[in-house]
Order: sequence, then structure tokens, then C-alpha cells
Amino acid sequence: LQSEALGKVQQAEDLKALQDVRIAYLGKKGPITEVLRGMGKLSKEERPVIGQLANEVRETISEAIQTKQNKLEEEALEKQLEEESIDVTLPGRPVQIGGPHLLTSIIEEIEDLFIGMGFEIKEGPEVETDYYNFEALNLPKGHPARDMQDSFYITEELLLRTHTSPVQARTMKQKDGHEPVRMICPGKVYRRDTDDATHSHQFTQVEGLVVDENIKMSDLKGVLNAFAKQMFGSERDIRLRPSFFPFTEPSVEMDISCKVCGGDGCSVCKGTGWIEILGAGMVHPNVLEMAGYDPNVYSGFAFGMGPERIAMLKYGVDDIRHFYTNDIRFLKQYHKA
Ligand code: FA5
Repeated sequence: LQSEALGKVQQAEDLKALQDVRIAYLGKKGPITEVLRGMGKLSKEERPVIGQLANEVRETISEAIQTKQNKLEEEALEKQLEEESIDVTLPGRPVQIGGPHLLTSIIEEIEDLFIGMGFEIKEGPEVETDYYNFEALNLPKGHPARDMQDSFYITEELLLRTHTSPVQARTMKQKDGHEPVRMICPGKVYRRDTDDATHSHQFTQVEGLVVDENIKMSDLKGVLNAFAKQMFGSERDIRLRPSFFPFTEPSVEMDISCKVCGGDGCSVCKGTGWIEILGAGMVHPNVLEMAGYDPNVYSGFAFGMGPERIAMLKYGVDDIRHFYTNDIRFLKQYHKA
């Protein structure tokens, strides 16, 4: 019996087979248990002899099983280690690295330029009240100029802001009508415009506002000129054209000369040699007054620019929709190394 069991232990190829051998020979229904159970039937003389023998056989088989089990476990571990070993000499798989979106980079660049001129960065809500989006900006209900910015209304009093200008009114309110203001505010805006190469229903703006005693139109021109030269290069000129915004008086639009894309004939500049990038003007006295500033003491200028337009001009992007369709081939071209 013993040599038969030891033979089976040797043959067992894995832990499962070994367990079967253990059950077959040492289990409750195995031959050794049977012998020990039958001890009562033996004579007094036979009992110790058979008992000792049975115990010895059980010990021997049990030890053999244990030894075999250790061996099998060791082998399994070795096999696993071998399979899982890492070849450190293999070349790595390239990892796709993302980067900031071109618009994010442009907005950061604009922020840096204005921070350099002493401006602070402000933020405002994208879901805005009718009051801040229009009324506080000298656009009472029913004012025809509201049609200039077709809006997405949520309720009668709430809408998606159509421009970043409400942050002008919010900032002035915060300053309690007497502290000077020098801020820019970047953010998303929404209009019911039909999407085309130069229009998007959601786009970004960067608002600017300076309020203090003695702020003049020449200050506005100087700041915008410094911004344009730093953003586009010193060879670029700016041009202010008269325009209309209810919240500024006088109002202007700023064009920038078009040399960057090969001169007057380039498509972005539509053959005129100039392209409009922002609206601006001197803050209307009504707007100052509504925000608590005395227009006889304080004056200010404001501007609102479209970073999409600026990025298009700077990098020769010919369709605003490229910014929002998120084709990785387009976005990747503008990732800085
Ligand atoms: C305004 O939104 C004024 N709030 C700007 C302003 C601020 C004037 C402060 C005076 C003082 P306007 O609607 O022109 O103005 O838009 C400003 C800029 O946003 C435009 O020059 C253009 O660059 C960009 N823009 C306007 N509509 C769209 C659109 N649908 N898609 C992409 N960019 C647009």
C-alpha cells in the first residue's frame, strides 16, 4: 500500500492531482483510516503492532505528499516569475501627450500681456441676468441695440451671456463706486448666430475695463496699440474706426493691419489690408453712474476682443469651426514642444 501511494505521489503533476492522492490514501474513506477503525476487532497482541505500522505508513505518505507539494509550489512560482519578468531593454510604447488647446494658449498669452500692464483677471457667470447683460450696460428692455446680440434666454430674466461686458458692471459694483478699476475678464459667451467660417454660436471674449480719474481716449489707444504690437509684432499698425455700442461713448472698432498673412490680398483680411479684432470705447456716463461711480469725477475705457479672431489672424486659421470640432490633427499643430 505504501509503495503504491508513494508511486502515485511521484506521478502527481499538479497540486490538484496531489490533493486527490491525499484524499484517496489518507482521507476518511481511505485504506489507512479503515485499518485504524478496524483495530477493535484485533487481538490484544496484534493491536500495537498493526497500530504502529499503520501510523508509520500514514507518516511516510504524508511526508512524501508534503515534500511533493513544496516542490510543485516552487515550480509554479518559478514559472510565474519567468512569465512575468520585464524586459527592460524593450523600447517603450510612445505615449500620446496632450497639450493646451490653441484658444487656451491665446487667452493665456493675452492675460500675460495685460498682467504685464498692471491689469487684474476677473471672472463672471456664463448664465447671466438680463440686468447685468443688458440693463446695467445702458441697454434697457426694448432697446433696439439688443438685436445686435441675438440671445439664448433661459427665463425672461436669465440668459446665456452674449458678451463679457456684464463683468464690467459686476466689477465696478464690487469696488463700491470709488476704487480705480484695471481688469480683464476672459470667458465663454453665447449668441444665436448661425455658424459659418467666422461666426460661432459659442465663442470666447476677453473684456477689458479701466476706470479712474482722468482716463482719456488716448489711454485706450495706447493700451490697445501696446497689446497689438506685442501680440502680432512691432511692424503691425492699428486703426480705430467710429462705431456704436450703447455702453460706450464714443465707441470704436479696432482693426489691425494685415501684413502677417502676406499683405492686402489675403483671405482673412478680405482684400482691405485690415481686419477687425475688437470693439471698444469710453465707458458711457450712464454705465458709470448705474455702477455707483460719479461720472463727473471718474472716466474709463473698455474693450471686448474675440480670441478666436486673434488666433485666426496670428496663425492663419481660415475657419472658426476648427476650434470647436476638435480634430486632433488640427489641435496638435499648435502644441508647444
Ligand atoms: C461686443 O460684444 C461688445 N461687448 C464689445 C465691447 C466691449 C465694446 C467693451 C465696447 C466696450 P461685438 O458684438 O462686436 O461687441 O463682439 C466683439 C468681438 O467678438 C468681435 O470683434 C469678434 O471678434 C467677436 N465675435 C462677435 N460675434 C462672434 C461670433 N458669432 N463668433 C465669433 N466671434 C464673434
